[in-house]
Amino acid sequence: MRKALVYTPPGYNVNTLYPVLYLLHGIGGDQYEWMHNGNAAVILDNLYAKGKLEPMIIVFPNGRAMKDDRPTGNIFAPDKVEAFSVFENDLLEDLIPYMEQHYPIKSQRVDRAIAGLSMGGGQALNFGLNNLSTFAWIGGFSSAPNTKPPKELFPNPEKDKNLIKLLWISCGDQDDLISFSKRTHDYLLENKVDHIYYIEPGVHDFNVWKNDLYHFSQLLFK
Ligand code: FER
Repeated sequence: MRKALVYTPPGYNVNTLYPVLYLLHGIGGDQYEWMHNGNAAVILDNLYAKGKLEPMIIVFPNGRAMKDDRPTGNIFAPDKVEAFSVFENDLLEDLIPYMEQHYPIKSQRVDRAIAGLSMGGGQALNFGLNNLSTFAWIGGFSSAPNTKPPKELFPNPEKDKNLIKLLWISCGDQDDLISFSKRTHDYLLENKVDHIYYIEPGVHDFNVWKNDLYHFSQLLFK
């Protein structure tokens, strides 16, 4: 049994089918991190109030797929870091099917997005680009060292690039992890893969990630 939070948009109606964003947390977080530290519901509510977002369901999973999935003790311990990679299978085989059985969710690839911050950004890029039959909208915010090296991340750019609706790579300009975003961007540019590379003022913190959610969410499903 694992936990996830679900945000439903204003006017939510179970007789409508919605696209869905899976939004992932960082190495010290869990399913609550975006809500508690990122004020995600406030950002989203305000964007909806201004008519700037497509109606969508947002799922905040716990992306540390191990029995004790809490961010306690040494959060950098190898088994805990490995659990962020194990989550790919949980997401595809368990959480996505669960969500589609229990919520009014569209199930085409073009109606599914994945994004995350730091470890969650690495997950979003790794899982999204590895599963383009499942995801068409992908965002990595300040992606961590778990991001696969570019050639592994997206080995067949010529063949696969047209499947991508949005590929967003962002990072704070003072973030020590910026090289993981930069090398991904360089590779995508070299291989003529359309993407957004958004460098903003800031370090490795929620000032940056709140801004990313604000901008990225407005691009989805349009
Ligand atoms: C590392 C530095 C940072 C690392 C992970 C992170 C697994 C993740 C940071 C975060 O999620 O905020 O060396 O290795």
